[in-house]
Amino acid sequence: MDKIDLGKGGEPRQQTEDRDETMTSAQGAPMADDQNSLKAGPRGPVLLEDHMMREKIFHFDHERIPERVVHARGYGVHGHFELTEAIPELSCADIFQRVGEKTPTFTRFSTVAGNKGSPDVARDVRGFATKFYTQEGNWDLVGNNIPVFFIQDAIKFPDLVHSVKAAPDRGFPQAQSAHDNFWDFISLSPEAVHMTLWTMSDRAIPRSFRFMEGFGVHTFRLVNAKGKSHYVKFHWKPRQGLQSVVWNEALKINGADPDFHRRDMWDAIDAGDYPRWDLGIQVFDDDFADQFEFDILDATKLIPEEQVPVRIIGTLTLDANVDNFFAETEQVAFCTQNIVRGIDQTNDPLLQGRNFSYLDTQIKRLGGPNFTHIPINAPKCPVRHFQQDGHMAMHNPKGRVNYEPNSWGAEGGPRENPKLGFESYPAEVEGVKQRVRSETFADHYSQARQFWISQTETEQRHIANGYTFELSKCQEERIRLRMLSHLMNVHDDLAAMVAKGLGVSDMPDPATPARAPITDLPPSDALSILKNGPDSFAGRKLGLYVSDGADAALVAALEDSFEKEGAMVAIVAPHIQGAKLSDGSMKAADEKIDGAPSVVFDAVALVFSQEEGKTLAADKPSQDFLSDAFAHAKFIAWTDAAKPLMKQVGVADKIDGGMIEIDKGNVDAFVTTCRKLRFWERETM
Ligand code: HDD
Repeated sequence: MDKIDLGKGGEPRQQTEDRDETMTSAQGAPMADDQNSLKAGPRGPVLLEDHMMREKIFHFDHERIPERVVHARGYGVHGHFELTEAIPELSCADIFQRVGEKTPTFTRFSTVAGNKGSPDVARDVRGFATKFYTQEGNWDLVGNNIPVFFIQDAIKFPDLVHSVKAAPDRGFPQAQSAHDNFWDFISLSPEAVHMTLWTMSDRAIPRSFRFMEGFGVHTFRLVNAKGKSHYVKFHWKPRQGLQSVVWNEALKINGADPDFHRRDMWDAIDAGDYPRWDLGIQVFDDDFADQFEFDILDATKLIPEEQVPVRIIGTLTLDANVDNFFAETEQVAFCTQNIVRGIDQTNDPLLQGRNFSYLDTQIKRLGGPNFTHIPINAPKCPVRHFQQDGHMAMHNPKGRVNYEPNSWGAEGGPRENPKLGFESYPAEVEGVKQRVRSETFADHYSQARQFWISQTETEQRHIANGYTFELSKCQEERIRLRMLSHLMNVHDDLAAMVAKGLGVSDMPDPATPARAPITDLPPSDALSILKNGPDSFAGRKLGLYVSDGADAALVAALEDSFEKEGAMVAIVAPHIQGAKLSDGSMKAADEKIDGAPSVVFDAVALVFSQEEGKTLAADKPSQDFLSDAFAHAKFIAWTDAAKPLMKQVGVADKIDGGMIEIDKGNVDAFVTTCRKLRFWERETM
């Protein structure tokens, strides 16, 4: 039984049994009736005196805090980082010293443009922000799932964000970049062209947060105990491999399950299938920076892994869902300026602007300077300073000394520690104060071209289709053509494919590059999703559609083989009560067919009885289930009883290598086939 601590002036008093579960007001006063307000007579007016009602409604009225101005829709999870390779020669950051040591973390994934209630699978960049609660303070790595950014200078960030978000007059479109304002801004900002190659690629429609990479984007510094500095780029490599959905599928997922990504994360962690990412670093020095084709301070450029390999130094495991979405996911406050001894900033003008913006925005969102007192933001190491007071101050030091230097000896409070304390790397700085963009930032197309030539044909087709879709939503021809003039500088094939998609036969002149010539760089495999896909079906989901009378042994074999693979199996049936299988057993359904279109699965299997197969052929949701799975190049397992449905949707005479006729004997072969991402050949058949 809890004790009530009365603090000064009273002895702790034992709670009574009755009180344990009793609802109280915020003041702790037990509530007798939470159903009825205080009235003058049963039908009389409500009395202002009703402090219980006023308190409850007042609190409700203030429940919301401003949503994030970008990255409003996000999902946070707890985890830990385990160091697998110590790097004291590079950095004295405490987190990087002891192999095997685990540091608690909180990671929030997000979309950028949409409001808090927008659908998860919008075409958008994904945020990948991790707070490491290190023993020497919190380190926030606030990155994205794309290694480059749209703009080079933070002063352009409000314009970029205004252009992509809803137009100020009409308040739409929501959670998408397929509109005039966005492409107007982009086509007038050639530095953004490279990043649009990424956002038009399938990277911007990931299958789930679990199957995407993360990047710190900027060049940072690692500084060792002797004060020596190296440059570094941070990478998160998913152990699950890379995987995305296709665009038509994304549109449908957003209708079928707007929470697709958060549900996926919740379910995986809930089931103990913890996603993991390796933390990689690309380390380089001034010599490399000087001979690299681009400026390492330009956030619209990456450093190809072929030029500076990614060295893996640790693993992030996400292993606990939040207990309270608001307290943790909403209130977590990431700040790029939260760095620790051994890690430092560089002069990247985008990063420098971010270092102002994040602290500023948290004060607005969380209401005051004491947001570091909120448990999700509070460091897990000791915090001692003379900052005090302010709204909602939770940590209030005792004693009379709140300044330094002071001469109060031991009771004088914390002191600086030059041995342990954070030191900025003493980089030399000189220059004339001026508002300019460095000449070294001027090549806007070479890396965009490198990205294009590094993709497989399937990915190139998807990118071209992405541009075609988005630009087709632009009503202004001048904007479509201006964008096309940039794509001509990226690659002739890309420009031709998009022009064809838009129906443009009269090509515009190519945009004049800020710097010519555009360089032909070698392809880099690391830039492709399909070259880095998973090699198993683990972590993915089979939609097993069963009818009454379905072969019980086959259903069991499928469940067994996919579960052994580490995959999830969802039973879909015509009724939520489930299906009565051939052996008379009742198979409970996870989903009724109408609520589980095939877009929410990675592969599907159709196991019907002959009789039910005929009935289901005439059922619209069943037809959509199969025709979408086929259209989205998914692997489909079928039995003879599914033939009427296959005929009905016109795929019976199109059986290809992605459609496997199954029986108990070849279920494992189906699992092996599904290890590939999709049967991409079908897209061009
Ligand atoms: Fe930002 C949030 C990532 C440029 C200003 N940003 C935010 C989040 C992520 C990023 C992942 C969500 C954090 C969370 O989950 O709470 N932002 C990036 C990356 C950038 C970037 C990778 C470029 C490399 N951002 C950027 C610039 C500015 C901002 C240039 C301003 C000049 N970003 C913000 C912000 C946000 C934010 C307004 C909104 C909510 C928040 O900070 O906490 O301060």
